[in-house]
Amino acid sequence: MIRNVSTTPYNDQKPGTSGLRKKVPVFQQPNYAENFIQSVFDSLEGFAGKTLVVGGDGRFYNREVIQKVIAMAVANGFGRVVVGQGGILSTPAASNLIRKRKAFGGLILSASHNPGGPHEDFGIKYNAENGGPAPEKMTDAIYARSKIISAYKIADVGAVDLDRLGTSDVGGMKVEVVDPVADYAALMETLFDFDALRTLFKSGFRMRFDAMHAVTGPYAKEILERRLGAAGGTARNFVPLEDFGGHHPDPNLVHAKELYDEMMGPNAPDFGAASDGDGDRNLIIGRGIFITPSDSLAMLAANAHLAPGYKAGLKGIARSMPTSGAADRVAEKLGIGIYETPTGWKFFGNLLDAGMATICGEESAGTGSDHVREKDGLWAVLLWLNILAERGESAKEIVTKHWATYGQNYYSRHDYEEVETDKANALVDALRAKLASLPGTSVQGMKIASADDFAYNDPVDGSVSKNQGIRVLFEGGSRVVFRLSGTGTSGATLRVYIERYEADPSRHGHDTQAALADLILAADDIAGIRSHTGRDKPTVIT
Ligand code: G16
Repeated sequence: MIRNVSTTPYNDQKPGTSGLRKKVPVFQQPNYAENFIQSVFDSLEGFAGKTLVVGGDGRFYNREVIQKVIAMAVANGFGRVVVGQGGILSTPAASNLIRKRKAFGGLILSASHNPGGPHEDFGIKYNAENGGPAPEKMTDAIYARSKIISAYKIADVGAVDLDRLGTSDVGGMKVEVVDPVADYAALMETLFDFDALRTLFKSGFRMRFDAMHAVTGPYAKEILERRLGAAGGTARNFVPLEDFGGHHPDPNLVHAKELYDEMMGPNAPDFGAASDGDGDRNLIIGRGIFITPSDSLAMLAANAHLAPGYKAGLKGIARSMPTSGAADRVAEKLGIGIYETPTGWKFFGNLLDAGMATICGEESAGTGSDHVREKDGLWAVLLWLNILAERGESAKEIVTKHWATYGQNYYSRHDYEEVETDKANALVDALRAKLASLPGTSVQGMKIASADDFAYNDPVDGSVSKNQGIRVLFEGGSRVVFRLSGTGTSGATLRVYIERYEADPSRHGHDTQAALADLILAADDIAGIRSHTGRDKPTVIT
């Protein structure tokens, strides 16, 4: 039986950088998830009889919301729902399934790297038929709908068994429970030289992969250990847990500190990596060297032709504006396009669809290519492995040579988390107000060349996205960038991105914070971080 349930709107369902993310108790309010799901369906046209892909990172509340999605998909007229076994699908695997099955779209349930559990975070995002996150005009429409919604449709179909593989009929709609790993692993085999990787591991190459008790555990076990023959124990924390073992599944130097310490230790493995809650981020650490996401993007782009899937070369590279300019130099040398987009993977979709970019990356530990329309943690790890296997050098040697060729972009992000929203907004407002007066003035002995609020003109569809981060550029190319995060769930997070380019090899490989010390002071002088927030240091430095 299909019911039309009356509801009243919630006013806080505006999708952020990547979908709607809130605390679990917020999602557990009456009709909260239903309102949002119906708002998504109401913003779409032409899905009758079509396929919807559904899955999540396994966090607390995942299974409940999947049951709601299935019951609402029946009532709204979808023909088929493809769902990962146990409700599990990594974000890149979901993107792949949408594309492979020619689905109408997909709902991915995740709050990414944010913690999980009854009092932690949950999230829902919609991905379109290209497998990529809904573009801004779609998320705007979903939000507009959520503010006036008055009813949702749901079918009384009872709980579907998410653990048994196979297809069943649910209220006249097909529900297909699939192995979450199989299609994704098959895709990886088409991109990378699995024989070369097996030889690498056979030769004694040692690796550590930290799945952080999140979604990539089963993927890493299957691909690294079973298919590539890496030693048992290569994948750590590989059982997905609803609360990620009480940790933040955020692959950075704070939350993956154990891995970092091991990689810097005396008996470090050759290569270390980690991924996040939903498997789209990556952390790359060579023996004795952390590789920043911005550098990793540049190095992967410079060497991608060594992997079979990219041997024809790259069409272009895209990076988010706050990501360092390291990739720009690679694009210049390769003679290909470089695109600077706002933060958010959704902005890469058009460039990838149009064949203008092959590889994309963000400072927030996201790298990916045109194989799917999401960033892809394990993909980045496998591309690194393929490059290491082909070059026969250590990660550290590859990094050092890269810097010698292209120069080093010293780069760091300082996050001030859970700042009171009013204070964070006041800081940004004050900064915007003085942008025009900054050029020509000096801070910490450095002259400001230009200052603006980044706006993006999409070269494919002509759409314009304004207010995407405040950039202050110094003479000589150093810069500081300020923006508020769009993924947090409590208060505001101020992100300060600091970058200095250094061409001289004798100055490479030094301590990053020391190399950026004057710019860090300048950032505070310019934005008044201490005075506005009352904080004297960042919460997280990456
Ligand atoms: C999401 C987006 C990324 C973005 C990141 C950080 O990642 O998909 O494109 O770079 O958030 O965004 P913000 O700086 O606004 O917090 P994820 O891994 O959280 O889905």
